[in-house]
Amino acid sequence: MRKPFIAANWKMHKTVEDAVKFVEEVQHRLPSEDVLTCGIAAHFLALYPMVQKTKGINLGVIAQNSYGEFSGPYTGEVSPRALAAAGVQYVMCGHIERRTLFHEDNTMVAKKVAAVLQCGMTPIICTDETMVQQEFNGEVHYVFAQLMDVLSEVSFDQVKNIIISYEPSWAVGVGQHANPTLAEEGCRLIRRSIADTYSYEVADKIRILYGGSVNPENIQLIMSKRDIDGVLIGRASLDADNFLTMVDRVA
Ligand code: 3PY
Repeated sequence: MRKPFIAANWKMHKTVEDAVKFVEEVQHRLPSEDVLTCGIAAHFLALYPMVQKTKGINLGVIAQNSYGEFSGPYTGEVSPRALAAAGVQYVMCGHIERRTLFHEDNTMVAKKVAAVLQCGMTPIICTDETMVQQEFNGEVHYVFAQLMDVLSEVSFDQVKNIIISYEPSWAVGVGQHANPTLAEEGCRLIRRSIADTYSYEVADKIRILYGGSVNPENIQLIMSKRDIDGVLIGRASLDADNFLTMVDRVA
């Protein structure tokens, strides 16, 4: 059985103080790690204080990005080695907002994924597609091609240590979630791609998340789908009570 993974993606919201206050509000109200995994993706400044605050509680700290090299003359970038040393456990790689607003392509995302794995953290590899790409049934599906490019440097041994998210672009940041059947189809295609490329055993264990306007009203329906093992929650995760309601609805 794959354990559900419920993660907040705070994007560029909250000050460090707000982030710490959020952890204080939720820390005694989270379910046990045996039931599900909870995580928060915060901006870089908030990560270290959050690592300090979340010791011993079921709230993994997730970076929203990192660079594909360990150190060097890359002004303004953040090294995955520094993140791992600070106690960060997960790194999102290739979120659709990084791709569309900051021009990240598959080659850059592949380097990030490889570097994150080498530093002993878990990459949350974000895949996405537009409605047109989803409807176009070409010989090679867009999400399959994107995922294979991004996994190009991931070995058979490493692939069991990844999490993948599927975030259809028409549902991200707009307040309107994707049709759960279509969301499930995207996640199923990803699982099949992993099975075909690596193995059925690995595909069966990997957690695949849906992201795109998840909220307390739709989370149960989305999580009722067999191939959806968790969610990345945008705006609705900013409020502590809302976040806890969503966690409780899955636990
Ligand atoms: C959203 O729901 O807007 C997201 O980007 C989740 O990652």
